[in-house]
Parts: sequence; structure tokens; C-alpha cells
Amino acid sequence: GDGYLAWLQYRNPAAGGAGRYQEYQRIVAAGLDNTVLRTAADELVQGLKGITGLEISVSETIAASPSIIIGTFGADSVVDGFFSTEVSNAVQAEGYAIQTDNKTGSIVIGALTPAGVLYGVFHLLRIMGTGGSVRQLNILENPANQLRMINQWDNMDGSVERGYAGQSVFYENNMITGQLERIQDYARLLASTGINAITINNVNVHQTESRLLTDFLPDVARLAAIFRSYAIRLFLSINYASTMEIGGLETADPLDPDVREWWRMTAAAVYEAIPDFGGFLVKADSENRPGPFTYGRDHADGANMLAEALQPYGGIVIWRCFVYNCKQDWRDRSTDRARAAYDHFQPLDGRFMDNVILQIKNGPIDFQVREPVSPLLGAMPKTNQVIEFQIAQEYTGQQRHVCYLVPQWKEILDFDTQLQGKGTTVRRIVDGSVHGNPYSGFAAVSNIGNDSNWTGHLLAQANLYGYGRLAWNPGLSADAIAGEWITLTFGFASAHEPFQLLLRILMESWEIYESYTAPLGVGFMVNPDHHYGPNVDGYEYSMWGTYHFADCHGMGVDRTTATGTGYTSQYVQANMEQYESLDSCPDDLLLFFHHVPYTHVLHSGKTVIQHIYDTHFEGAERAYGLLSDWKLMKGQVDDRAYRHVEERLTEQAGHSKEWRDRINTYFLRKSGIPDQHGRTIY
Ligand code: BDP
Repeated sequence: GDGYLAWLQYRNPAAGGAGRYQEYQRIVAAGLDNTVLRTAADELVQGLKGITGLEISVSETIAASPSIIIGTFGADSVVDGFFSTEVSNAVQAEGYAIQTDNKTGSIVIGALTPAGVLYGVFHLLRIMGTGGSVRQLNILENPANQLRMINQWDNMDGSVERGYAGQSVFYENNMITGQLERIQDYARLLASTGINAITINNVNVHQTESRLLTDFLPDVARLAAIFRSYAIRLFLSINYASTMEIGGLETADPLDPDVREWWRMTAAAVYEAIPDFGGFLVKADSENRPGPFTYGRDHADGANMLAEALQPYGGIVIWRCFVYNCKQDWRDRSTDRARAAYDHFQPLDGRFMDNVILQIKNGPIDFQVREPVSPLLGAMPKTNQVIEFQIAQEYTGQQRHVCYLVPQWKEILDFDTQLQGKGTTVRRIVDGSVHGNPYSGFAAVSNIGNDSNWTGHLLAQANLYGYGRLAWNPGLSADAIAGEWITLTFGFASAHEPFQLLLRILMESWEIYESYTAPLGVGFMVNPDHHYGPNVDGYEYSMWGTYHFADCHGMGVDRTTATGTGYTSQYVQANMEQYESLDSCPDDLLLFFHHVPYTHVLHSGKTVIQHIYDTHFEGAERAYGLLSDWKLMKGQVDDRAYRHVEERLTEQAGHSKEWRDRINTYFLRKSGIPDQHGRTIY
């Protein structure tokens, strides 16, 4: 009832599948001294027990059929016997095959690695949890993306930067928590969606967190062991200036021999404690964090210094590209913040070591409800890259508003960079198939905390679930993922009314949120610091580089190459031309790329000002619609869950009205142009 089990409810009977899995009471598994295989077997027992309501047995050999048989190729002769070499050859490192043996009815899950077996088990449980047939399974899956990572923004004092679901589950009182059960439960949630890596501390690393690398290593090792049993590799965010913060040196110059030696020693100690440690995540020279610029060095120097220390152990450095000048002079448009990541990093292509990955935010600014795709994605063919999303809803309602983000991520992944002609989508860049670099994939900022339902807003669980599923297979559709989540979480089969209702709520939520907040891609009309709620000029006269330039004539940022900041020239010609021209720039990004009069007519046929009024009136109305839709769920879901979501949607509806009124009033007063429909603007 409190949402703690999230999508791992394992109901009896499973949605739409009453009774149909009862014959599966026996599991056959060998090699259980391997911790991940052990986990896989345990998860299968737990899942089947829930779904069938029966006791489940585990044995090493087949006693009776049908059974569920799990194991790795080459090590498990029972498993080997079932699959053709064609199938077993097609399964890659973390992939798996699942087949139903039509003679015995047994289900066999085979993989190259224990991790693959675990993912196969979760797949089978997902089929059962959504009421699917298991009579004729013939499944072969490999993850599209090799790195499928979660970034925690947790601090050791227990706070979570941009956290909207309570305190950290990892830390309290400047120590690593002793409550490891919750962390294990988190690991299983993540593994069940296919996540294979996690960074357990905030990218803004302060002195206490610097010591995770040293003094706290034994505790970190305990967390690593938990994640290891779910095939998740543990990473740490590090402070670039650790040599000074905790190392007793006077410099963090990446070319200084003592600095290099300190990192080598530190890495050696880390690997001694955690042999499969993933590596470092680094935010350097960004938002007042230290970095190589202080020493006149560039980011390749900084990243390579760390990469060299990790290389002997197979570790990697994930270096963030969220680097920009946060103290800009707003009159100097050549410092356009949108340009910063590309300007800093693109010229360094070819200079990074093979075990460095650049982590690039999906858009050029900062996780706004609408931004163009970062032009840096794919623009460094010789460099490993991962895309960074934000599951935490910092700018999308802070888990007080419902905003299902998978449709946004899908749009980003489907964007055609045209870097190698048509069809060079972000999805193909990120999965490594375009440039063929050794590393690639997804990273994202987590949205969980110690709230009993993990994510604050129950419906925000769909974003965590969806992120993992999409990282595994970006070809899944947003509504298919939402549908899985709904059925697994609430038990509704897809034909049922409540399923359809919830699906609609989720699928419309991003569009609704966008419509009552910042219009036409302009972004950042939020209260400074905490970023919740409307404040049109909140950042307009500060130094952060996020402006809308609204005056009495018009608004928007001229980022064209002809007359503006030149940002458009970071895209390939075809995309550049599309954005550069008012005739072809898509409406939803118009104000990101152009400064136009309020009377400018959009492709939709409306003027900019009328568009603002209309979307804000409609958006608020639709936010009320979400609430009335949810009210139809009364009695259909657990009462506590019902009231919790009702309370959040009530807040959202009220808050959407505040957004509407603030934005509409501001632009009415700036422009002096009344609403065509004569509606009241406060
Ligand atoms: C911004 C957040 C800030 C983060 C920063 C980052 O407001 O808290 O530290 O991103 O990604 O969105 O480093």
C-alpha cells in the first residue's frame, strides 16, 4: 500500500494471468556459489512465490517437469542442452535467451554471464507479472547500451541535492548508513530494470565526501558488495582537488608528478578494497567546483591524469561536460551558455584516453522541460560518450507535479543529428553503433530518497522504471513502458478502464506541464535556487546565463549564426539551417533560437503572445483534468495510494493556476496585447 515494493509486487494472481503459472513450482539452478546467480535464483523464488502463492523449490538437477531452469552457457550442461549454438552465439555479455521446451513445458533461461541470467529472470517475472503467456517463449535479448548508469546526488549529511523524496538512503550524520536492507531493495529495483552501474555520491563533492575514497573505504566496500550481488558496479564522484582537500598537497595540477602519484596510490587502495570498482565520476571547472583550468590545463589533461591511475585495474573516468561560466556578463552574448559544452570539449576530440567517457547532458543548458538536443552528442567521433538524463524532476515539477519523462527522452533519442547523413540518431550515437567507441550508454540523476514509496510522488516511480527499461532497449515506446509499469505496480490488465486512465495521465503529463510553464523552449522561468514555481525574471538579471530577453517588443534568445550567438553553427549544416531560419525552426523551440516580436506568427497560425495565453489557460485546465481523472480511480487502487496521489494532483492543479497567472500577467503587461478571447488575466 505504501509503494515500497514499487513494480516488484508479484501479486497472486498476476494481472490477467490467474492460475496460469501454477505449474511452475520448481527451479533448477547450478553454480549458486556465484553471488549473482544466487541472486537470480532468490529473485525467481520470491517472484514465483508471490505470483503463484505456492512454495517454490530449488535444486541442482531436474527432478520433475515442468521446471524453470537457469544458468550460464558452457558452465551448465542442463542449460547448454536446450539452446542451439545459433542462439547461444547470439547472446552477448549481459544478454540472455529464454525458451519454453515444448515437450516438457519447462522454461529455460540461458546467458553468457550470471548478470545475463539475472536479467533473464527479471524478464520472465515481468511477463508473468503482466499476465503474459509463457507457453511458447522464444526470447533473445541483448542490452542496446553497455553502460546503464544511475547517479545519486546524495551528500553525506543525509541531504540529496535536487532530491524530492526525503533524505538519502545511503548516508546519515556524515556516515554511510548501517541500514543496508533498504540499499539492497534499491539495488533490486534497479537491477530489475537493467541498470548496471551506480555512482553513490553527489557530483558536487565536498570535503566529507572526498573521504569516501580513503577513510570510508571499508563502508564503501560494503555497499559495493550489495550492488555487486545485483550485477551493479559501484562508482564514486570525486573532488578534482582531492590532493589538496585530503591529500596534503599544495596543488591539483594534473601534470604535477606528486599529484599523479597521489592518484595512483589512491586508486591502488580503492582496488585493493573493491576489486571490481567502476571508477570516478567528475564534475570539474563547473559551478565553482575545482578543475584543471586553475593550472592552465585543459580537461583532457585532467581526465587523463585520473584515467592513468585507474587504467591498470580496468577502471574508467566519467568526465562531465556540464562546464560553463556561471558568472557571465549578460551583455556579452558570445558567452552564450548553450554554446559552452561544445566549445570546451569538441576541440579536444582525440585527446582523451580510452578509459575516459564524456557524460553529456541531453540538452545544451540544463534539463529544462524543452531544449534542443546537445550538439556535442556524436560530435567527437574519437571519444567515448554517454548521454545524461535527469530522472529527478528538478525543472519538471519536483515530484509534486506528475511529469512522465519517457516521452521526452524518446524524442531526444530519436533526434537525427545527421552527423553521418540521415538516420544518425542520438539513439545510435549513444548505443555506440555510429562511432564504434569502446564505451557508450546512458547515465541519469536518480529521483529516489527515503520516502516510503522511494520517489515522493508515487507516479514518479514510472520515471525510474522507464529510465532503466529505455537504457536497456531505447526502441521500446513510451506508452509500452508506462503500460508495463502500471500493470506491474497496480495490477490492472491493459483492457481495464483504470489502466487506460492511468496511461492517459502519464502520457499527457509532460505536454501538460510544458504548456503551463515556460513557453516555446525558452526555459528557466523559475524561482532561483530551489527552482520550484514560476518566476519569470528569477534569473533574468543574474549571472547564470539563462535569459529570455523579454521586453515590450518581444522575447527569446537569438542563437542564430547570422545575427546571434552562433550556437546554431554547432549543428551539422542541415540541422543548423533548420534552426537558423524562422521559416523552418520548430515552434516548440522557437524562443530558444530566436528573438521575435510578440506578434510573430507561429507555424500553428497563432501569434507568440496568443500562444502563450492559450497554452497557459489550457495547461491549467488540463492539470485540473488530471485530478478529475484520478478521482475516477477511487476504490480501484489502495486507499492510501489513492489519497497520496490525489493530494499531489490537487497541489499540481492549484500550482498550475499560479503558473498560468504569473506568466500570462507578465506578458500581458510587457506586451500590452490583450487576449483575443478576452479571458481574465490577473
Ligand atoms: C543543475 C542543478 C545543480 C547541479 C548541476 C549539475 O541545479 O544542483 O549541481 O545541475 O548537474 O541542474 O552539476
